[in-house]
Amino acid sequence: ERDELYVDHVYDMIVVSNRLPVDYQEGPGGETHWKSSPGGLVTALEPVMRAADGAWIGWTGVADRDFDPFEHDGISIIPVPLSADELEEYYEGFSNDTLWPLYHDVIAPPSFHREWWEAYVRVNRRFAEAAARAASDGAVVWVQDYQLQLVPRMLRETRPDLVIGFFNHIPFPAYGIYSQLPWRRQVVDGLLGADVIGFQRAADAGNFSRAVRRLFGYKTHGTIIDTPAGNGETRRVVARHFPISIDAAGFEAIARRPDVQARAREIRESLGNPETIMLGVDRLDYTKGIRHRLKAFNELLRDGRLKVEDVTLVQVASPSRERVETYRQLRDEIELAVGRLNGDFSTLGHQAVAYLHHGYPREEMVALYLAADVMLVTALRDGMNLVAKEYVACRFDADGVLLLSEFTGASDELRQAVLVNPHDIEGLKDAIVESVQMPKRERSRRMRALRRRVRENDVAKWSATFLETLTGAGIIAPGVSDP
Ligand code: GDG
Repeated sequence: ERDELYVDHVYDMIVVSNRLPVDYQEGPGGETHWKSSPGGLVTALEPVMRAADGAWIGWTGVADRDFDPFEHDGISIIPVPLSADELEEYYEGFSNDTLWPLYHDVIAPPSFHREWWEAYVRVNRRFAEAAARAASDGAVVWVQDYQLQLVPRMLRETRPDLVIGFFNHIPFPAYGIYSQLPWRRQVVDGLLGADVIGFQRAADAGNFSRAVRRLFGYKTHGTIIDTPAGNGETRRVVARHFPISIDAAGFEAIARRPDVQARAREIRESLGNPETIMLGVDRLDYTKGIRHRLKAFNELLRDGRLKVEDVTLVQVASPSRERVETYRQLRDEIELAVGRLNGDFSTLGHQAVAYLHHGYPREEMVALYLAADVMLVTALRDGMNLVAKEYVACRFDADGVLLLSEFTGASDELRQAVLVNPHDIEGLKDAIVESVQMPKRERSRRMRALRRRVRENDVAKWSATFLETLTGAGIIAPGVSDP
């Protein structure tokens, strides 16, 4: 009867994420509609959601607006409102200017503000309440990412019947860094409300377990954490890695389309058919190592190890978090570096860097992947990096070289890539030259191995593995008390 007061329907499976998988669109005549924003998460969860009578809870992308729940493409959507102030403090502030830099090894300095934290708590509570209202008895609730780390605990307190999962899409840092967070106990305790806490890499899960031991002294063994459940009982929490992936078959299908292949040829031509096209695709973010990439390329051109007639770098830097100051500064720095590089090395016929500060449709991204001989992924820290997997999935011709930073989650799996430490500029330069000059046989040997890996571990497998672990979890064992 609790539920009927608030919503007309309850769900057996709920996904909670900061952002809904739909965008609100307003036409020139004021007409409005919802459009899917086809991310990997939607592709992964769509079949699961349909099969399980699922609902998706999240923010619509429009501040200061209240929307009623609705159906979109067979999925129930439950919008959570955010005010413009909350957007600034909870999202741009605490999520993107405190947690994001902290969890990415303080590549940029994190800002700690008590008002941001208060907004984070408030908004997390709103998401948790929405989930508590919409969940059926014993429902599975799967909470996504660092914006919502307090939701598992808040949910468990009001709805102990639920099976609660959490997946962290970004790294979890070593304790020496994590411990800077003034609210380090609250955040870890928030996560421990879940039955299963998923991370990208084994190292992230290890860092989390260590934080649990240091902050709470709970016993951990392997991927199991014993937490006190009250009255002398122990509740087992699983913390382990579930490396996320992509819809590999979907990407390959786009890559096999004749129009997309024609577009790839057109891209090469428009760049003057250079011998080698190198490609970078990143949100314009300081974690992605774009500056390091440009520096290495600059020096290679300067020292004559690469020639602008032979090699062009295409850098897609999709606009990101443009209201956060660090991101504005980064954009200026990158664009200054690109401008200098082109000024110094471009000729009238050959551009050193084709820099694109745009977002593109997926087909265009795939055409770029097909056009690129060398894919540069030089992130300084990255939870997984899906771009690396997308490049591999698209190369059904078993050609192309993936140069991949060791600081990405993807590097745990994609061992046949040319692995680099992007901080080591000399090493990066050598790896770029090695990639450019790699013989065809070697390229296809590596690419075949990479493709096997990405095909076998696609995103459907990721969600299935997580959900299997989750539904098998939630074990209460007697005997271990609160230390
Ligand atoms: C976070 C973690 C983790 C980019 N520009 C365009 C475009 N993209 C697409 C890519 C890719 C996605 O955005 C970016 O995913 P990444 O994994 O590379 O990086 P983050 O955005 O930082 O994602 C990351 C991920 O979450 C999943 O858990 O792997 O480590 O940081 O799919 O293709 N797509 C289109 N146009 C663009 O201009 N269509």
